Amino acid sequence: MPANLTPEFLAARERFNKARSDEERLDALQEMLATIPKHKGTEKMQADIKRRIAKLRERLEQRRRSGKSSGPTYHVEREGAAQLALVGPPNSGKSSLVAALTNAHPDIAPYPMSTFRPCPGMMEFEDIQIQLVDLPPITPEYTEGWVYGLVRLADAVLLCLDLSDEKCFELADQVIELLRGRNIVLSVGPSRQVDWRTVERRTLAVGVKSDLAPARAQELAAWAEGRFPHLAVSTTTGEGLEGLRRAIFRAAGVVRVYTKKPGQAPDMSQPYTLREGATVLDVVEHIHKEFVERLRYVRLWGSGRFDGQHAPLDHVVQDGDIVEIHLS
Ligand SMILES: Nc1nc2c(ncn2[C@@H]2O[C@H](COP(=O)(O)OP(=O)(O)OP(=O)(O)O)[C@@H](O)[C@H]2O)c(=O)[nH]1
Ligand SMILES: [Mg+2]
Repeated sequence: MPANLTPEFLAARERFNKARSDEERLDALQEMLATIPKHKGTEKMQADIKRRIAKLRERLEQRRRSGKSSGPTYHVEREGAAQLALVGPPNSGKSSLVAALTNAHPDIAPYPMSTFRPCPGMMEFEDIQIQLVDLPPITPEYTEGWVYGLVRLADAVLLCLDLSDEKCFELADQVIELLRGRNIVLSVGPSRQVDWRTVERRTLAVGVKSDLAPARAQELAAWAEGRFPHLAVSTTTGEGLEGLRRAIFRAAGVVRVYTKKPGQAPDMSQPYTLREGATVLDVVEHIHKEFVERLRYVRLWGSGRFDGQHAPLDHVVQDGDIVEIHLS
């Protein structure tokens, strides 16, 4: 048994063991696959999880064809520095946001319930890409289980409100409650596994259609204050969209670290991206597993006092830091 299984993986496995339906089992297995450390020591386990996922998918598909199941399940391959899920009531502008910020072309319609499967797109932010996943709306009447499964797997959440709807805050509260009912707690962050069942997901509240109701942006501020960072935007006029990209980057909870070779200028062409809270040692391990054993010291530029000096290995790196790794 590989020793370095993460708490997220162990929680997902616990969820798998306690699952009561194939849908829940599939959901937990997908989370296990997403959170299992990827190295030689876990290859067998990874293969086993993949096999089980394939089997379950097949079984669910068979059941669907014979008319016994509630419908299909979906999985979105994670790409880029982080994955954010868009949640919200019907017609709130989720698909419009994904269309405005990414290369994807989700269906957009002036009527509710127009999205019925996930649509991922990549958003560029400076020198990295962040994946946004458009989802069907979350409503008390009809939301399939796989939607919650994908929210659970995402790194963070964009909660969309239709500012032109006077009921938008009530509806958003309803979405928050429905997610909570599935043990997904929208929080100010950072995203984390609370116990085997419950996850917290850092959330950014986005008021869409600010062009139709500029005054309601104030109400959004009052509603979101102390709960989530928030922003009002319009996909029609483009107002607020640049600020939104940055806010999404912050919500994603990643830091960019650059490398330099001794005596040379830093390589700013391609950052390494890590979860916020990552340490100097995490960076070294992320760049190359084998570097850890050969590590002599790391010089760090950027966060605070360590400009060019040896940095303690447990020092938490900040976005934009530059490391120079010295090996034996
Ligand atoms: N005026 C205005 N209309 C917008 C804006 N953003 C979206 N819309 C319109 O709002 C309607 C719903 O947009 P969608 O992006 O399809 O909403 P959705 O949340 O994906 O809807 P579902 O998938 O059905 O839950 C469409 O008619 C859009 O053109 C905006 O910023 N301003
Ligand atoms: Mg949609």
